[in-house]
Amino acid sequence: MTLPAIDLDTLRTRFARALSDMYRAEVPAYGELVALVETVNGGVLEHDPALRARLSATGGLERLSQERHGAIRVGSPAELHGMRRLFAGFGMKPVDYYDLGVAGIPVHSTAFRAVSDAALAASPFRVFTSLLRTDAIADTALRETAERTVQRRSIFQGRTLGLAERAASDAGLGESEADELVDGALETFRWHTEATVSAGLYAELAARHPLIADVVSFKGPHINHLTPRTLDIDAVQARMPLHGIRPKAVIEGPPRRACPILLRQTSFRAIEEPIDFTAADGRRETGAHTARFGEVEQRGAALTPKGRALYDRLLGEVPERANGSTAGPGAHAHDAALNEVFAAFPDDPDTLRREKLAYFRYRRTDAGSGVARTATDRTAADLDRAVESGEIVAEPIVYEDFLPISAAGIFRSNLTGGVARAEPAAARTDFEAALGCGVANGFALYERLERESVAHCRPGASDP
Ligand code: OOG
Ligand code: NI
Repeated sequence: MTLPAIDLDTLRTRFARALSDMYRAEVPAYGELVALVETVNGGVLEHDPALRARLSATGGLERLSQERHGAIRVGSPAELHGMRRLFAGFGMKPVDYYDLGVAGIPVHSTAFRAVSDAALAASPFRVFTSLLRTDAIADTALRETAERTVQRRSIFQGRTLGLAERAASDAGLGESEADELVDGALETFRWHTEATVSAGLYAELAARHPLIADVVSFKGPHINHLTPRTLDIDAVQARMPLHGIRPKAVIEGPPRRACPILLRQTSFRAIEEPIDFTAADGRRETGAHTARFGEVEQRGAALTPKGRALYDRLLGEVPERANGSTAGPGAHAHDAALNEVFAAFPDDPDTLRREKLAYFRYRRTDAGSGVARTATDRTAADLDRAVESGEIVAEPIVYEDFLPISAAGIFRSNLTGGVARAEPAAARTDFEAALGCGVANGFALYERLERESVAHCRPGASDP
């Protein structure tokens, strides 16, 4: 069998670029944010030639400039199932389950992304995908109306899912079909000014929870943000106001570190956009909706279960510490408490590695000389010795996923007014049944990347 002209990595790269172009046209502030991030990243690389050299040695510079994550919200199990089929056509699999119900947000989520080393290097594009929990609507009549409204729409174009399925099974598509698949996917995520509901129903749904109105009232699951990756989120946050962008008060996630861990994120508020509603008698009504916002993120090391448990425990201590803080109100107290609490988290690569708090990628520095060959039996002690002597370098593996508490903070910062909490019980089994498959375990994926990199350090192993 001949290989398809356009493989899955190329399809995903093209899809991410096309989505970025579309979003830039739809939300001009996104273009400004990307420009700001590029300036900041350029400055960081200029001041840190070692970082530049490390990134360029591993193809990371190219990856960085393209790197984005998007977010969408779907309204029914059938729509979620369709998303799994669509993303499979771009080589993206669901990884991890996020229950945002615990944070009072009526959705549960996964992230579709590439999983292998090679595929991540080619394009790490990810899409945070949330399924609305209609069980959070206590009023039965309203719930049924919402469910019926979603059932009536079809969010995928004619051949799109069929093409995606073929791409997944053949590991790619021919040139013209690849274009057709990307175009079809863009249609699904495009913004629609016309609502599928009346202004009255929209208001009723929004009164229950603004997210419900956002998911139910439109023709499709518009992409609600597309996030570039920065090397210095504090610099971006500080400069946003100079570009007329107002960020949320605090950066979500861990504090600034010498050796960045996990994920730090900040966002700016959703823009208000005009909407055309259609009344039951066909009359047009106009209104407004806030859905699309901007977000920027800095990614650091993926943590092991042990590291993650420490992260979660420390983060949990922050609110209490912030309440008792003398650093003043709000954001200052949060930042001060965050820094204090996280002093207990080791902040140098060597300790993170030796204490098995983070995952690392191992690489021979001098493949041919024979010295690196001492790491033959790959015991931890051998690896430590080889790392100490410089025969093998260990670099933190980038965290590719999301953080539920951060995600809840991002969701919340874009909801106006006092929003009622909705706390449906976690329902991972229902979520996976809708997907039609289990979600992959993020820890297991990082572990595999680490293990494979160790195997590549064996004598005789070819370079990856
Ligand atoms: C998703 C919010 C979560 C992130 O980066 O954690 C998110 C949404 O608002 O749909 O994107
Ligand atoms: Ni996001």
